[in-house]
Amino acid sequence: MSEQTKKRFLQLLVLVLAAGALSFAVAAVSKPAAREIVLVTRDMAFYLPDDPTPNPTLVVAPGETIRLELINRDHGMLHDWGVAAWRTATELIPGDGSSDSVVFTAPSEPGEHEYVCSTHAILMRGVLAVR
Ligand SMILES: [Cu+2]
Repeated sequence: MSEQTKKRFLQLLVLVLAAGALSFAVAAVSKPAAREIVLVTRDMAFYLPDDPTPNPTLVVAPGETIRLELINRDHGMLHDWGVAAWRTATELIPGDGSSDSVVFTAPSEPGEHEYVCSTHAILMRGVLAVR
């Protein structure tokens, strides 16, 4: 291999590596963000903002990544939100408007799962539907 050929080869190698690094960076940036669901607790129930339905059915798509934010406005009460079967839960947070969030990916199979507040599961429970 001549010096000229070696130089060309190294230039090409640098170009290929740079292109690879760039496409990796683009893939990282363009990864879809988690869809956000906000739930507010008050009077021992979960609510979606601007929806008076207590403990609403939450619908997510199979394989969808969700960031669920819980805001606790139930004065004097500690609440969390979680799906026990998925070992997914927020922290228990006080009812002074505190918030916590969890990010989870829905199962790829359609189905219905139960979400609860771990300490008030008799009252604070709803359906998380994957469909
Ligand atoms: Cu609770």
